[in-house]
Amino acid sequence: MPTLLVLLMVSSVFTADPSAATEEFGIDEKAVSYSGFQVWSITVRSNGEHKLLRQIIEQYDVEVWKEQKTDKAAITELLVAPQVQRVLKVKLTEADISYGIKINDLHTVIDNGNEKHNMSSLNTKTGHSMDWTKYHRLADIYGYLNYLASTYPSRVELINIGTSYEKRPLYVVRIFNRSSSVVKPAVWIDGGIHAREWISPALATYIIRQLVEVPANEALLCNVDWFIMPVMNPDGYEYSHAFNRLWRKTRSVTSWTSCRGVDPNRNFGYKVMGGLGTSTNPCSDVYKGTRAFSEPETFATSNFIKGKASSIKLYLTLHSYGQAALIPWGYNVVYPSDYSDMLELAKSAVSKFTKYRYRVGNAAAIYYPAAGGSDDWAKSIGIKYSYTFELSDTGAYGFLLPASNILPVCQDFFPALDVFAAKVATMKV
Ligand code: 0X9
Ligand code: ZN
Repeated sequence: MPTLLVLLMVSSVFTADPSAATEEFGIDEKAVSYSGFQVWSITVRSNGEHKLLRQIIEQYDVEVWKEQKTDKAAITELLVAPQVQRVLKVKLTEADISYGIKINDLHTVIDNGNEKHNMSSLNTKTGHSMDWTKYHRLADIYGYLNYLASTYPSRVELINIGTSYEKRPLYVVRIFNRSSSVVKPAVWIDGGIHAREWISPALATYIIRQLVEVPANEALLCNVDWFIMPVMNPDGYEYSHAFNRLWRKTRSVTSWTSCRGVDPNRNFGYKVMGGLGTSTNPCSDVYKGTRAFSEPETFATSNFIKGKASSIKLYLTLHSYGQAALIPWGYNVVYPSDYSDMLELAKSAVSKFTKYRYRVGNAAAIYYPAAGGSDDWAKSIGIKYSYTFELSDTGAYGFLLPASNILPVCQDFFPALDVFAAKVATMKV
């Protein structure tokens, strides 16, 4: 069995209880409740144990949140529905596999994970509703981008690169020095490919703010242009706020099933067909879609990047969780010929972090093989430096990182951009 991600094909999300009705989108859709759901962490140290664990996971239809590998062990984090907790305990004990409960009741963590304060007072003071003390809805994020574009026309251009499946605009912010007419090498950063990874758009918007609104960071615009897309999958992001906190995919409809959405990070067109860690089952969380770039979100993004491919020298995509800088190739444990350059730059970037420690390595080797990722695709079109950063944490909260962590994560991350910008500035367009 090449990858544990195959197991994500069957998602236990569908066993969660839809209660609390909401009609926010005019659809009578029920919000999914994760009451009594737990997250377990399981460490296996031999192939035999690994095989047993996989059998158990498959048999009981348990969703895998994350797998990370070290030389000696594989750590698997599982979302465990209340109805299988007892039997899973028995099976793991019988197999002599030890486990720990990381999250005791998901519902409580989801409930406490975001601030509920009203932003209207902030809005009157600052002209926008954005801050980094809570996870914001798309309207606040897009409101902030529009505010920046109209307030700082000399360094911000807001580019509408297309429309999502549910007709939301797809925005890229270009941050640059408009007074200079030379074409500069550029950095691309995106967030929010995966809906539930809320820390990712939070960091992307923080970076935008630092580059645009903090004069001390002006030097970062001298030799480099920045293209930042804070929410690549806005439909999924909104859905994860309104209906299902653990939603990962887009929201597109497949004609023959009621299961919705494609994993955007299995939909980029490089080695995706028949690829490891992908699924052809529309109900899977790693469903790759009917063809590469089937999703309007990945299609628009890839077209835009292709149009700028000669100037974009570094591709950075923000995900969570695990605290790792992942380097292509991710479709399998294969190393690009310039892997050592990529490794060196990533190591020097993460060396800037003072609060959180990040692992650095080949994506397929230290996580799992998974084809159709945006990082592989970016590398395949000739962008030399291409990385997936899996942000905080290492599993205490996983995708449900409480909002009180946003600022610490962002502040820790930002200095790494000095390293990336310095490298990109030396590259020829
Ligand atoms: O599985 C993914 O898409 C990424 N992890 S996440 O938990 N954020 O979903 C890792 C992608 C690494 N890159 C490739 N496999 N190409
Ligand atoms: Zn992700």
